[in-house]
Amino acid sequence: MTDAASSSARITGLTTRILRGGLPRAWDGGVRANHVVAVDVRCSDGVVGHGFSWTPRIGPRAVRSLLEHDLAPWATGRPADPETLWDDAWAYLHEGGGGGLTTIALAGLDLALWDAAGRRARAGVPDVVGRRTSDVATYASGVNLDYELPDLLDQVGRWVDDGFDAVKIKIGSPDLTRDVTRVRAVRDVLGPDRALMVDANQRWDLPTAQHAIDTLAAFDLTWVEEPLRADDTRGYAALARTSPVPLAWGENGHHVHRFRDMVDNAAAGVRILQPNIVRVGGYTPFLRIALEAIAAGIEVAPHLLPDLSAQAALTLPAPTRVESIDGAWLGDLGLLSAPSPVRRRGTRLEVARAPGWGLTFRGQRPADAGASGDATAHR
Ligand code: SMN
Ligand code: MG
Repeated sequence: MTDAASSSARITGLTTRILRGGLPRAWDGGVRANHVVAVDVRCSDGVVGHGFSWTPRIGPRAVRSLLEHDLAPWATGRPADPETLWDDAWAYLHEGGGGGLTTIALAGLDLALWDAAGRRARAGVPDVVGRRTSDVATYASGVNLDYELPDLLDQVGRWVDDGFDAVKIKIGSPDLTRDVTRVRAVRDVLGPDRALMVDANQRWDLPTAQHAIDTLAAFDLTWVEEPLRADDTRGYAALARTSPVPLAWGENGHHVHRFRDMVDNAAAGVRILQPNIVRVGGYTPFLRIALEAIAAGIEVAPHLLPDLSAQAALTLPAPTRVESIDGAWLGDLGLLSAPSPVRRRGTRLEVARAPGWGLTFRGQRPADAGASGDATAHR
């Protein structure tokens, strides 16, 4: 990096709390809430940085425990520079696993340190790193596999009325004819000029995926996401060789080595990489992963977390598409006590200038906001 996040400040302490954000409508499989672990990191120069770990359902208490019992004692006294800290922190946590809950926990600290760097500079993180663009493209998305068809079409119709020109729906029904019916009906609502992406959320095996994608390709799909279990690199390579639709992968990738594996397969067809900033361990590794992918000619489309992903996308040297997920923006989940700096305008997301990430989590102590500045932007 840059000198952007570096200063002589050291970490003096870290506190966490679990916040539960109720979903306005349950996700497939009965998921009624998302959890974040809000992280406040205190620095020797008095700056307090605010970050968060996110895990919809599995492991918020485990993540909190990793942060409080493992990362906090290790990090205290070390430089408050996320880029200096990250590799050593990852190495330290590694016996708990190279990715997954360990990287999700590490993201809370990394994001809090970036937030502190921004607040120290009285600037937003995208401004500290360097904005390469002023806004980013977005697409509408929903967790809607279990919606009845009229509900799904209502949702897609609302997205069209809202001005979206690209949407993503869930597929992977037990019976392919149900998927075909739904994709055909959604394509009819969209017309020929709007983009349609589909997401199978790892539901298929290789022969099922090959058959389904060959069939659904008739509906002019922009990408098919996670057709196979995310770990199955060999399966993706095989599928990519024949798939008539570009493959998207990455929301369940946890570290740069997995992304490199998939980039190596990209020549054969995995064309869109979707790192989730929290799952990969924070903005520091996200940026490295994204820059490598872009250098290899692959599109990066950050997964979910639009309040954060839009800000990260501004710092990338290639166009990206950020997912605007129905009901799961941090504000929709009731997790923020001030407006997010990220707001949608038509087919674009704009990021207002606010210190750090500009995110004020529910229950954040006013004293913390004092040393660090208040978000002034709106959504
Ligand atoms: C997704 C995953 C997890 C939560 C919500 C949505 C989905 C997506 O795979 O890509 O939107
Ligand atoms: Mg997905």
